[in-house]
Amino acid sequence: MKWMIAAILLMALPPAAIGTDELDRLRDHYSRAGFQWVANHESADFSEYFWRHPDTACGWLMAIPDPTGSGRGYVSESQIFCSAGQKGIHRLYPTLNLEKCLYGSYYSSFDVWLSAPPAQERGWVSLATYTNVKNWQDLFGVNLDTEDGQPVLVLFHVPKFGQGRFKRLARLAFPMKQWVRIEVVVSEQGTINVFQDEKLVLQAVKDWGSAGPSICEAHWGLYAEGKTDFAHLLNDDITLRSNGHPK
Ligand SMILES: [Ca+2]
Repeated sequence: MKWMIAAILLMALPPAAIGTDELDRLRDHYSRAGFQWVANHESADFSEYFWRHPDTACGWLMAIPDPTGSGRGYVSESQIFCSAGQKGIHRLYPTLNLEKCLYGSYYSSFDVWLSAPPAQERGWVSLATYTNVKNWQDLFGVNLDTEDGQPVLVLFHVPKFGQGRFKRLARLAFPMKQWVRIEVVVSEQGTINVFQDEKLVLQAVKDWGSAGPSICEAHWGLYAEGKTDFAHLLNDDITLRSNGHPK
């Protein structure tokens, strides 16, 4: 009954109304979702994931005891230590590939700790990717960019691939060398909402196609332009929760 009331309340919300004050209700709603996936890395071997990119000549991906002293047990570590060249791309992330895409709204959260040089010394950096078709092309990314000299989160590939049209709802610098919680909520209407440490910072509408919003695959870690020659990223407590239906 409670679930039904929550669902009715959620459906009654227009997309723009999903603000910080709704976050607790959204968390509660999705805590009972039919599909639940969590990676806290305590397996220390990435067994929570479907696949992970092997180490490269210029980076590694491994599960290590939390080096920040934050009591997180094991965390996922991605590290870049040299340039992969102007045409290269760093792909230091594990992936989650669902057997079947889930159609409907979903919620994802992840904690991230990042040390990266200023934007003028590096290329683009992406912290998370979510696909809505199993092709790694129909997707959107939660990326790091710079506005007024400060690192900030942005959304990319919205509404379409290669585009970056989103609404900024709060100007909040992305702090380096600090754990940050990012929450991504895709509503039934197809609006993407991104929260940084409980504050709604970004909103965008995605062109989902006639099938509507869905989640098929995702990755979290260091996905960065080849010219970037240093970045150190930690991830922990990554979740994906959906009430969607497979098709
Ligand atoms: Ca952990």
